[in-house]
Amino acid sequence: MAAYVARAMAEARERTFIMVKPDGVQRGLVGKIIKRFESKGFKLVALKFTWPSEELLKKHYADLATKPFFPGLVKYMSSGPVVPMVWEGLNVVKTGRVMLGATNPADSAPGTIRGDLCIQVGRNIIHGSDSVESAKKEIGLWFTEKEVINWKPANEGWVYED
Ligand code: IDP
Ligand code: MG
Repeated sequence: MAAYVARAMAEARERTFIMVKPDGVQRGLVGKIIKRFESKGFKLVALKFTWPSEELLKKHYADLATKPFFPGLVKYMSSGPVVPMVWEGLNVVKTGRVMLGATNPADSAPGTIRGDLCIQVGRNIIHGSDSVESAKKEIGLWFTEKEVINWKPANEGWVYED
């Protein structure tokens, strides 16, 4: 393939914001969750361990501010440390959502992260961006530009067709 086509394809590889929520951290599921994305072939480009403020969470979930469960959601999400991450790859936003499973674990298919590892919607262990646009917004909220790393994994040629 011509180099310029390969470059254009590489650029089309988008980024998504994935976060292990406080219950996922407390239950010791961080490694298991990271492993799913790593094994799939997606590329980790940012990660931190942080106890988020209510202020940050209110911005993160601003779209849900009018929902009756919003105060409980902010309380739950600010109840302990979380692991925000940025993953990169071809169609990673959509595929990431498929890997997470439905919002309510009662409806999440077995084999998905939520389907396998949790039971209730208010303790669904993981967040994933729902569109490229919200991924951009969320990455900007949780990470500085310098914290998102451009790098080329050694196995890239074995994950993607050249
Ligand atoms: P998503 O996390 O799958 O994108 P959203 O509708 O964006 O789902 O909701 C954000 C988060 O709010 C959910 O992951 C869940 O933690 C919480 N949530 C959503 N609906 C309910 C509810 O009916 N009761 C309690 N918490 C909810
Ligand atoms: Mg959402």
